[in-house]
Amino acid sequence: MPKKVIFIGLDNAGKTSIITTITKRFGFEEEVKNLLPTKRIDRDMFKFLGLEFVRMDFGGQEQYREQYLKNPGKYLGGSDLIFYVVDAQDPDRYIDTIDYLDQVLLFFKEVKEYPPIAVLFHKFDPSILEDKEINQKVLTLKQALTKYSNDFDIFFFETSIYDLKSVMDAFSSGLSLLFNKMELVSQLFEEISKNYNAVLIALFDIKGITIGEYYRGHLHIQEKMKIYDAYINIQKKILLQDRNVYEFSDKFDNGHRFSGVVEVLKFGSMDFYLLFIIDENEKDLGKTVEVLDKIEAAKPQMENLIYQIIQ
Ligand SMILES: Nc1nc2c(ncn2[C@@H]2O[C@H](COP(=O)(O)OP(=O)(O)O)[C@@H](O)[C@H]2O)c(=O)[nH]1
Ligand SMILES: [Mg+2]
Repeated sequence: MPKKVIFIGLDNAGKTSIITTITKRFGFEEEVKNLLPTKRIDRDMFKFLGLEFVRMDFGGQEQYREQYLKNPGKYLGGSDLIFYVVDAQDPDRYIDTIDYLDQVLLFFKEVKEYPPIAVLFHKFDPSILEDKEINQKVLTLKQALTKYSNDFDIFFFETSIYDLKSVMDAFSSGLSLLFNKMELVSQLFEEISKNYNAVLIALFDIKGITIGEYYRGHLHIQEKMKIYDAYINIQKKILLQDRNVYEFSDKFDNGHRFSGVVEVLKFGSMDFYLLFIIDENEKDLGKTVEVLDKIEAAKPQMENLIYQIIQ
């Protein structure tokens, strides 16, 4: 039986956009602009770490919501993971969205199923990150939703299709809840980072889902987005050119340079991508190269861990 992952919430919240962003990653912008409201439920399958998943996009218009809630066992039953999507930019509908979530969770309580719930405060675009009013309203909404944490494991994320990383992070964190030992990867990265003063170390699967990640605490969101954009482009090149390793160098908007390497780790038919970023030593580039070469040393440990979490 594949694991059942559902995306649910009011119409226009951005569910289909999020799924399109996750599945495409390259060039999804045009498609997202032209989305039509989802009719009933769209499904697709995907594999992650050797497990099969079915992803369901629940059309959110009123007539569909009524239909699901009339027969919740059929539609919602057996869910392993729930992404509840809220349009953060539409406070007028916060009450409606709480109502709907209420009814959905009431069903799960009645049948004593307790899947983890990831609430995505979506359309939290980079341009409104600093908007006091929206932040205050979202905070109030979060406080209202914490009441569910008595019964459910509930997690909050802020996402936007204009920050691909935010969407991938929310999705990856949700999935990670269904695997044991996955947090060990991030712990290992934190250890390794001490030896190399790394800016960021991350491990992705071929679809860009994060398996583990460490980044320096004060790394700014703009810097994270910059690194992720660079990574996406490199992964594309690696796929096109069938390479195993790719070294690169780039600079943040503040002028600081960074160097990185992407390495492909192969497990049977599964490919993983290891991304490693350090500050560039502009006076002594030899040092930078030395560090990047040395991370090879951590590869066996990493491979060993991946073996443990693949199902
Ligand atoms: N500003 C902004 N608009 C978004 C974002 N995600 C989706 N949208 C827009 O919101 C509208 C509804 O999106 P859609 O995915 O169809 O919502 P759904 O009904 O929940 O599936 C579309 O016009 C999207 O272009 C986002 O992160 N920021
Ligand atoms: Mg839709």
